Amino acid sequence: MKTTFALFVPAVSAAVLPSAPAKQGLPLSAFGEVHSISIIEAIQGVDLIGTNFSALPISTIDGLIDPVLDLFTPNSGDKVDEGSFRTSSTSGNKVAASPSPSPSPSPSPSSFSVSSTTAADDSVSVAAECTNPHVRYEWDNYSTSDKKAFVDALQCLINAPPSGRFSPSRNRYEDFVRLHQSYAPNIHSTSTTQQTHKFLLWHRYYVWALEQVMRDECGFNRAFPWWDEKKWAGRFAQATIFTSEYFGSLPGPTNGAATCINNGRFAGMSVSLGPGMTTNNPHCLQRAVNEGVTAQTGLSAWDACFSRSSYPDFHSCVEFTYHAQGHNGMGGMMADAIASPGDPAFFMHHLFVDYAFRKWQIEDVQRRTTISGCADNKNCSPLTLDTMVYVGQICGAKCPDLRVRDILNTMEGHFCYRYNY
Ligand SMILES: [Cu+2]
Repeated sequence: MKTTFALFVPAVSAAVLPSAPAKQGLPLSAFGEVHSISIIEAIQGVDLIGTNFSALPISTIDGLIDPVLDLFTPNSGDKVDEGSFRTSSTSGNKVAASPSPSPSPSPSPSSFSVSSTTAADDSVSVAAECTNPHVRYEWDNYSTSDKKAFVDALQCLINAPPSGRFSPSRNRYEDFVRLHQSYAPNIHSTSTTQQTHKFLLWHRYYVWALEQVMRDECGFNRAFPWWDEKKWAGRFAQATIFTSEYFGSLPGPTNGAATCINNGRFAGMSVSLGPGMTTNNPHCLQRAVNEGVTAQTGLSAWDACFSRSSYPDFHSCVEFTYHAQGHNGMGGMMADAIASPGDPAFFMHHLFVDYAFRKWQIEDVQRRTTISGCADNKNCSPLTLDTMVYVGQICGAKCPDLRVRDILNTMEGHFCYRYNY
């Protein structure tokens, strides 16, 4: 089994780097690799949980967590008055009060459930509060006007000043990079034997939070797209997102280094965060495709994960197979488990991951109403419907600390969107 994990990427000393983005990319080794398993291992079930987590040593990543996480612990930052949490919405998104967190129930059951009235078909909403959901269309079915509005709004965030709550982020887009960088150790599994099953839930909320900020601060007035990554397996560089109109090209490495992106809407973009936990380190947006790795994001991995019926089993399969291989296959900044949102393509990749999660959930109502697995990758405290998930209030009052029950169903709880398949 492959055991590399990018939490240990060597920090690049900011002191020796120029203040302007270099024209050359960083060595591929600077980015590490997102932990992955092969499709054969996934089919064999090697990533199924079942380990006695409490017997495992505390992860050595602890030293990395403490200095950066203080800001973003639950209920941190500006106090959100959840009792009066109402935001006007003109976009069909439901924005509703989130009940104050109450003490978690006894964690004795291995699975926790809520009742749900949502029909099994994603085209049908019976939740009274979500009557006009945003519908996420696949990129190739998203209109040219929508595509342009989408990359325009991303560009707008890159040009906007930071909020100041995610220092040392240099612009509003980097607020999201910094948030992910800070939370990375808590929202991805450390290894196949030390797992957190918050990954799918947290990233669902994170992507949704970006949508709210694009809407509220950059005038974006469409639904998000999603990207059918599996249809480009083995040929990501030919994908219709990687063009000069949109995300720019997806080149291979240059002399062992990632290649700066000098075309597309993000041409010449400079990112100051990463690799890993590094900050104040301006470097060019850079990629290094490896189609041998992107080839592993295809239907065999999709099917292997889809055949898993329990949430932790499905979650582990997705995290370690096509999620990881999509990151590593695009290479460069995307191969970095911690600061990869620095490449806007990150969000297309995670829209695919969320699509997969939602599609799997449609198969069985229980998948939208119950949860199990590990809430952290140290001691495997139980993940319950009342486990808190937080995104540093990055979209203000729309982004309070939420319970898992508010995130589990995209058509109930805090969200109101679905996918067009
Ligand atoms: Cu992530």
